[in-house]
Amino acid sequence: MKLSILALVFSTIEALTMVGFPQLIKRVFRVAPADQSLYKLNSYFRISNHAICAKYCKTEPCLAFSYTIDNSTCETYSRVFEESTHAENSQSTSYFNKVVINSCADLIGYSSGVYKLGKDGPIVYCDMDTEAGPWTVIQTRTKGDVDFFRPWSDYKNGFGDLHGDFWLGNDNLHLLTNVSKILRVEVVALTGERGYAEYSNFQVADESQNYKLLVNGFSGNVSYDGMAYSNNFQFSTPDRDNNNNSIDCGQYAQSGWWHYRCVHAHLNGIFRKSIADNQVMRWSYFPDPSVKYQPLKTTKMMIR
Ligand SMILES: [Ca+2]
Repeated sequence: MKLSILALVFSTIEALTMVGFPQLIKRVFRVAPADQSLYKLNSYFRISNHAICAKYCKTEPCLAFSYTIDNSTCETYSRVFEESTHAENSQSTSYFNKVVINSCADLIGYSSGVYKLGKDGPIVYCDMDTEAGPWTVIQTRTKGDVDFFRPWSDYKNGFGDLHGDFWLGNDNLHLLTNVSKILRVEVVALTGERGYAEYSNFQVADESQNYKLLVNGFSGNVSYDGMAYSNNFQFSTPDRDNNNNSIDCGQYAQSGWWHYRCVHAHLNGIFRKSIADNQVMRWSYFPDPSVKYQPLKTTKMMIR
């Protein structure tokens, strides 16, 4: 097997809950470059269970391991896995991190990818590459293949593909911001111009408060503080209007957001490049500070 092109694609079963035991990873996709290749323990003798396999992963450079029930084999890996919703199922193999990860900040030294946080926490994309990270990505739109004109329940639970376009979900946002976090927004204009905005305080309330937003402490290279307009507002979706005015902004703007009348940072707006209007995915006055409505090419929101 050529390690340089080795790709392991698989999916597994429900998480085990053994106390102190390395955590199972579901739906794993991994490509190991030649210089960081699969660190294979053995495939010569049968191993009766995954706990024995775990013992082989106690020493470096093992960071993760798998146990395949069908042939009682164990493999250890020098790099952690990424998860993917594109993965094919392999019901007999379970994959484990060596350690439980409680936040992306625990992953220093690891690569960007999808990780499960804690024993019962959300599955998130950790960005290990952007300056001042690690960051937990809460929204990305680069492809436009995921519709953001969706009901309350979808925004509550999250939707899309963590490796592509997605909304992490308002319940997860509340969970991850139980203490105030830094929010970083990155936008790319159709011209290719890159903008960013950072907020020193970002917090999302729970569903009983309709995921009310706290956001302040703006800095960045964009000319306009687009999130300020949504500060202290509740979340609205096309099927649930929580903004205190006569406009049904979720329906009008075709998005879920902390709408007021309706948005100045419309990152969940319509993904299109041809029409510049109130509904399009945009950050007001970017990139041209004299023009309010300009479609964006891509967006990304992340917290730390
Ligand atoms: Ca309204």
